[in-house]
Amino acid sequence: MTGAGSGGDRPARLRLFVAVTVPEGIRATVDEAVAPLRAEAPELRWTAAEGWHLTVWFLGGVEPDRVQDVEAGVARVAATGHPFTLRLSGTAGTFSSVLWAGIEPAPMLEELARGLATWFGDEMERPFHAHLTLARTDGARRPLKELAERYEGPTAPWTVRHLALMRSRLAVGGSRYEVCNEWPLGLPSSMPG
Ligand code: 3AM
Repeated sequence: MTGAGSGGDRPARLRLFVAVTVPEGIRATVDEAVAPLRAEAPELRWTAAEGWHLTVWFLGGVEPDRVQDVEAGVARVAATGHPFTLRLSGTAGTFSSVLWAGIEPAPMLEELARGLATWFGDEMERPFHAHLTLARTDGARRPLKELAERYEGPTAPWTVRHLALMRSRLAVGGSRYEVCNEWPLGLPSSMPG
């Protein structure tokens, strides 16, 4: 009885999602802005700066033999887009158990989310709300809103050129994220020089 998880002999599903990654320079400045909040609320589960991303579409557990199809779908949707400018809003907000950094409105990102929803055959359950997850709480929580109000982050823009397929792995201290593959936005043949 050595099967990992509940799947017996079946290969483990991969927890996948589609995202836009955040360049290192932006992550470094967000990290600086977050540092005092982290020091103040060490009981929260703070996300690691190296994995920061904006989730565009969550796929959930994917069978390994379905990954190629998923990749083909993400590539198709990426090809319908084009590079665009993204900018963090410099402010933070909260969902019930999540503290996040916001972004300025980004129609292209919303279009990509709609494209992925259509491709993967799901209605979008609720309006897409792009955000960069900074911390999560399990309950007995210090008001996240207070922390959000004190966050003053960077607003420098960057150009998003790719859509990434990312994998989430559970690990001690919080999920670790890695980029499995990424595809350029827009058809390479139609890209300017
Ligand atoms: O890093 P963030 O928080 O943007 O919140 C989960 C995480 O995004 C999100 O997928 C990313 C990788 O786990 N996620 C997890 N379960 C989800 C679900 N059922 C989900 N997003 C939407 N629906």
